[in-house]
Amino acid sequence: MGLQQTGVRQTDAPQASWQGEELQQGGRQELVQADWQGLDPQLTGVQRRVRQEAGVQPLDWQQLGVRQGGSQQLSGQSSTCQEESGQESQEPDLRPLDILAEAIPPHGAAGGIRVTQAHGVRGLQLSAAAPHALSFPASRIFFRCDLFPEEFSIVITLKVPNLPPKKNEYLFTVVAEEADALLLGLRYSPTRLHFLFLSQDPAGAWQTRVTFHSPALTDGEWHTLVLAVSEGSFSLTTDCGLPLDIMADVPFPATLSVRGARFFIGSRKRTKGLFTGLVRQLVLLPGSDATPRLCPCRSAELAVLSIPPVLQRLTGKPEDNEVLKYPYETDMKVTLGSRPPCTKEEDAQFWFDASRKGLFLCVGSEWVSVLAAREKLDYVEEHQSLFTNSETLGIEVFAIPEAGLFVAAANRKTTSAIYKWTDGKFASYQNIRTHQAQSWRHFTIGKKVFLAVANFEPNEKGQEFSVIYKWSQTKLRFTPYQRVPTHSARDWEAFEVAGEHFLAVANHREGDNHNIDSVIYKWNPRTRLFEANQTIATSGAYDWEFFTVGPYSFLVVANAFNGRSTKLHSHLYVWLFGSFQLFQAFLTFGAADWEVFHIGERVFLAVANSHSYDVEMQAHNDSYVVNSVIYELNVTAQTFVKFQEIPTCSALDWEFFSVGEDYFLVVANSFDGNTFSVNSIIYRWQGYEGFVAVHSLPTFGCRDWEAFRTAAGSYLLYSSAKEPRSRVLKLRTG
Ligand SMILES: [Ca+2]
Ligand SMILES: [Ca+2]
Ligand SMILES: [Ca+2]
Repeated sequence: MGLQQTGVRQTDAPQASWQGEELQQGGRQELVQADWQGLDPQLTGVQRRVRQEAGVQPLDWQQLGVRQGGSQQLSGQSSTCQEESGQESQEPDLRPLDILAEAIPPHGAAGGIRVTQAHGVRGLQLSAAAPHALSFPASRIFFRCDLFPEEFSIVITLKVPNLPPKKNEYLFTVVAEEADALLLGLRYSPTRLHFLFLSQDPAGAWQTRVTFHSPALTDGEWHTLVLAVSEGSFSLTTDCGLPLDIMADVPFPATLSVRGARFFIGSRKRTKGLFTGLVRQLVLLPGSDATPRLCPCRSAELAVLSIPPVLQRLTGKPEDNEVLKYPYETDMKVTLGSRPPCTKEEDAQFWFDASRKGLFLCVGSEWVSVLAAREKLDYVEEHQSLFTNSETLGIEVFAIPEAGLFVAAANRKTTSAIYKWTDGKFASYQNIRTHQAQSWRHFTIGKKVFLAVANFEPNEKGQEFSVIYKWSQTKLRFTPYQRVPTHSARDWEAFEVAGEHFLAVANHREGDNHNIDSVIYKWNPRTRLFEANQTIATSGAYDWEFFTVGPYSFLVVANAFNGRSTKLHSHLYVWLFGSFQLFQAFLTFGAADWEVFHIGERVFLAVANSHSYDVEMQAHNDSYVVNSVIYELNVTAQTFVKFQEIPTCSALDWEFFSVGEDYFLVVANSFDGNTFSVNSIIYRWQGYEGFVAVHSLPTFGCRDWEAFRTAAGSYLLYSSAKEPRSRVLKLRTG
């Protein structure tokens, strides 16, 4: 009966099991080791970023009949004021030159530049360490002629913090490298905006400064400025308002050579005067005034001529990072220690409170926080070794109002357990008889609290079913509520669509047949029972995951095995006209888990691929070391595209969590083809670089991860399918 535990029962092969967690201990030695490349314990070289769309089979959204409205809403595009390219001049030199896009290094984050979101809008933030980071030779954009245009406008969208009086910061400069001479530049102080340029005549060269009073600039809000220059006329338009015109007696030079010069964004090539705000747009439009191309505009403070792709996603959600986090000032004074006085004398001085990790600026007579104390993950420490009734598969952490925090463990043997968080640890709370339970799912309907178990095996009488339990407010225990006939159930997913409650079961196989129906049940409020609502053909279904994007509801299934191969399509469905319909297919390898997560407005879907196996090709193609894949929703194409591949060792679960402002994924690596003793890995989101391995945790037959929080801190919990012990890890933050 041992092999009954395995997902695959092609028992003619000794290494028939394709799934690490359920392998027979005895069969292990016979497994091929040749495929084992070894997950580098130092975590080098385990990353590979993929941007191709291979393996994804996009389905036509239009075929699904949601062309109207659907595409509009899903695309999430905010209106910009950008004109159609057709109206642009055909003259190549007179096109807008996106200086910012030109300057962003290919691996932006590494260059000391960060993408930061403020008021829901992205901008670039420079670091003091890198005044050179955002620069490029002028010849790169002036390749046909090395004269700076005589007439031009500069469009800039920025958000700047309140500067101390007399402080000046550069928005951009063009510097003749050899002479270290400023050819032109834009600089601002708390109340003024200065346009600087080099004038030359036979008598010599001197710097000219045209100054606009712009008191609104340093109010911490986003603004879009257009500076239009034409001979002696200098015109500044802020947020599509009335232009401020200055007629200067020194005209902008007709022949300003930029040979050997370099553009610097946010600096004058030095640390002093470095821009401390956020810059979102910096465009040079040769030949004309850009104002009519931008204005009027609905959100004039964010009017767009050209924005680098990395900053393009406008989001509606204000984020919490509205304070500038790195106010690098070359001449700033920072006081350490306990709170110093803040009077006129200390005005514009900084105080760093080491105990709270806060940086404060003395403004008026008050210390104002400028560097928010920020939680950072310093990785984990073992908090509790949780001994369980038997080996544990799925775990589910949930809270019941007024009752507390619980974890339900799906135990392999006859009894599963629920633990309650008591005095900072999980303590045994209730045992429930289960039949090789695979997972638990907690959900609520109104005030009713439920817990559904997926039973993999029939009971003693040969009846096969899974059970929904309901929390009894009087007994303070879960009691059986409804039995549902299932077939080697792996997983339950609970969700709500349009106010109605659903439960989907992943039926893994019936006898030897993996190609069976999984069922979606709907709550009938009249009978107060779940009733079958839709069946979906699945192949060795392992996991369901529900999520929404805007008004759309999605359900994705992990298909693990079709009786011949683990290499098959897992399917994503979208709710349309009262049922789920196929939306997209993903090629997966023994898919065991889908994890959906959001980073800002971006939507990701990660699959845990557990095994590459094919009955016919098993000699060459039996590997547990396979790539798991993260897909990202492309809202324009309305399809998920491959974002990153991560090598995993029979991955069975992904768990997404965040600490402070950082996002993480942890993978349950269960088996490498040789041993269950493999490291599970924590990956950190690093923007351009995707997810990067940052921490390695020794695990044994790791099956499932759960992240949870209590008042005392953040924790991770993982189960082992190979030993009767789960572990609670505390996240160290500092
Ligand atoms: Ca699930
Ligand atoms: Ca998961
Ligand atoms: Ca999990």
